[in-house]
Amino acid sequence: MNRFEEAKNIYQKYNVDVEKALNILKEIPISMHCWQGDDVVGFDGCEELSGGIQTTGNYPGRARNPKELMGDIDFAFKLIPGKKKLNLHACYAIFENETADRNELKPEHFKKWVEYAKMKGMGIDFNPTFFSHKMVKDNLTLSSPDDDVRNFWIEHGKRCVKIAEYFANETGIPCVMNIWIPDGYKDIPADRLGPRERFKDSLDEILKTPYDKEKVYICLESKVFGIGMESYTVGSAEFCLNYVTSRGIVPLMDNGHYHPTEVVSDKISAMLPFHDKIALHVTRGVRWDSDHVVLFDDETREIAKEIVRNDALNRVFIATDYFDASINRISAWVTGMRNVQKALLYALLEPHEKMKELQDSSDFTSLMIFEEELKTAPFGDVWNEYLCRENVEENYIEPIKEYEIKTFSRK
Ligand code: RNT
Ligand code: ZN
Repeated sequence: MNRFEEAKNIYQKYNVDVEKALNILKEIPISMHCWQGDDVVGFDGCEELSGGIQTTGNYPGRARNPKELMGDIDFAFKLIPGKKKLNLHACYAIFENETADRNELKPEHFKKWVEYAKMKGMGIDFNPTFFSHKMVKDNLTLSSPDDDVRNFWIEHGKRCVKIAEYFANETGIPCVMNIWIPDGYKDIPADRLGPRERFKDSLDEILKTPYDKEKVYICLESKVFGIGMESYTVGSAEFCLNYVTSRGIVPLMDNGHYHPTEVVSDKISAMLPFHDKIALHVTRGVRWDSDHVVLFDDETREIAKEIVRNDALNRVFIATDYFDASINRISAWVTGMRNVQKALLYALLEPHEKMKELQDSSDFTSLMIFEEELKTAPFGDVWNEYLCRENVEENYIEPIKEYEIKTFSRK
């Protein structure tokens, strides 16, 4: 008997159907963020990343143009199993003859991405880019007291809704459009309410854009602080939660965006009773919202468990969001994307009904023993079988090292 067959038998003892788990796993779409490939620079001429987010490291090989980025994504996808979507930012518009500012963007500026996605039979998710631009004034966009600034960004948001709808129409797959603004203050503000009232009004203006709610899911992502905006964030957790609930749009939780001992794994079940859909940015914060590559760690597994055991795979939009420039960028994509799937597989291989029963009968002794035993079940053999069925190599160090020889000359 080979290792996989043996593993199946062992899981069977726990009443876990391994084949069923593998069949579910390969259909769960994970939306891969395009911005890991080029350190969140984009193609619309930004000189430096702003908005209180930072990429650190100077590993060679950053993608500098659409051709390189698409090529790198192609290569990453060959090493990533499962079903993917591509998560784009508005600053990745591709201009052919004339350029357009953020408040002038049109679907045609994303035609090349649509062609790319269609070739791969995948959907596209989208993000307006409210950072790295000269119209970000004093760290403010949609909450700015300056009418010109606010109106510029409202127009950007409206344009993005139409582009999101274009993606959905072209690919035939719904588009998740996520709004995140960096707005905040470095030091203690004199007025906390004003910016939030203005943000609320700006969002309402953006939502006046007509769009098909079956095709476009608009999300709002909250945050606790950003670099240079340590004292106050306009789009805080409470603001965003109240906003999405009152307007019927989708909450997006990024697990780097909370106080260090707060965990998104515990928040999922607090959101599900009140929202048909929720969205996640899966990342790894080290001491702050540092956007390290996602690992197969406790919290990633716990997030996956909360999605699986609450039967919410069709209600949670899963996307990645990390940017590490200190290691090979493609390997960062692959490692993080694989780990999200590993965590989901791990969750799919737990006998949740049985464990709930133990909890409800207050048999916490057995529950602990059971959970600990499962940790050393032959998970790796099932994972390797998944890679094999998906035609993806287990080892990706060598292919990455080979590919990077070509990218090292990029300056
Ligand atoms: C920033 C947010 C946001 C960005 C992307 C690039 O803290 O997490 O989602 O990472 O929009
Ligand atoms: Zn995020």
